[in-house]
Amino acid sequence: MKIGIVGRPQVGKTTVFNTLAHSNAEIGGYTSRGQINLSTANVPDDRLKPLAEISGSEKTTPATIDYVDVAGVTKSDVEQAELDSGMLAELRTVDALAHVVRLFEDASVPHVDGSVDAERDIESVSLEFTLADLQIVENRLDRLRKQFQNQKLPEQQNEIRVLETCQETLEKGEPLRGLNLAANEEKLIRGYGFLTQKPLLIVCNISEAQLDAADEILEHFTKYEAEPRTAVIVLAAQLELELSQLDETDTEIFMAEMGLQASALERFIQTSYQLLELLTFFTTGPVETRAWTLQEGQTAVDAAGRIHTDFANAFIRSETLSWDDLVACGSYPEARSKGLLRAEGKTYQVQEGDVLLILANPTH
Ligand SMILES: Nc1nc2c(ncn2[C@@H]2O[C@H](COP(=O)(O)OP(=O)(O)OP(=O)(O)O)[C@@H](O)[C@H]2O)c(=O)[nH]1
Ligand SMILES: [Mg+2]
Repeated sequence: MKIGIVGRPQVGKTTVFNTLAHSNAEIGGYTSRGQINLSTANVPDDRLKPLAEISGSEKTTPATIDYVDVAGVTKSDVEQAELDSGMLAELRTVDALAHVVRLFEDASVPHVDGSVDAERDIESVSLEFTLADLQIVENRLDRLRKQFQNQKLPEQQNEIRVLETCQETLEKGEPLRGLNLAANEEKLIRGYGFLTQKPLLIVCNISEAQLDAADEILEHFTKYEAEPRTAVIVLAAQLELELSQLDETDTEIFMAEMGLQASALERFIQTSYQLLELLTFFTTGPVETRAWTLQEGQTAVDAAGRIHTDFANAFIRSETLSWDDLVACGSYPEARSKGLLRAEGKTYQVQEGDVLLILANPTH
């Protein structure tokens, strides 16, 4: 999974990026245009260790998330498309956008628009992305119409039709994520990586002083969750960054003092998983215990394919049980004797927390 961190200039994007990715990218001075910070971070999961103990695994491997941090989105981005095409192109490859909006007041950090107004920022970035998508739609439509004006190839006609729907939607100022496209229609435009089609996580960046009001702020901004595939979280990025640099015991003491429950990192990941409809499954054995990510609704064969492409083709069955059952039993033989280990076939839909042992045909 890859998440792009976007927002207006100087709102705390790189601060959020450093917190999430335990990274050290430069904060403060404007992230220069064209600069792209990339990092991969582990997804913390308390379920890995008990599994590794049961299997006596030599190592544990968590799932990972890739983060991308780019320069602030400004009003010039579409007009100066060439300058920012690298940034936009990078963003087109992500699975979801985390839009950082500034709520913290700090006179030493001027806002490019002269005042702190998170809703205005949400609207202006959304407008920029709408225009960027519209530009691609129009260019592509022009080209398709010229190329196929005398031919009636069904594939191209379909693409023209879907792009016209996109154009109408964008011209109304609406994002594409609200469009209810059929799977085959969605496939036709997937390659464009439209920004307004991507799931959106709005990250409200508050100051330490605003922590007491965090619930009210969240409640206020949850109105954006009425939009399809949009979620909102509130976090104090600068404080979280300081927290992420402490060791574990200090973090716990500090969080208790601040009345923080889960770290921003955990909430961010949880919300992203929900937004992207992702689940975690595990594999475990003497060599390695590992967490993997899968889309809700995907099957045991898809899970096999995540582990190894050949595995999907050679799939026979999956010996399956839930993490809860395995850990409660303490061993595979115990779980088997209790009848908790199930043989599942190709079409089995993997569930959150499943532990899978994939049996594959060695001669395949
Ligand atoms: N007071 C306060 N300052 C913050 C907070 N988050 C970020 N800042 C400050 O705001 C400034 C900009 O932070 P960055 O993380 O570099 O912001 P950015 O959005 O990446 O900026 P650009 O990449 O230049 O668009 C820095 O001086 C940060 O220390 C916060 O929660 N509270
Ligand atoms: Mg930055």
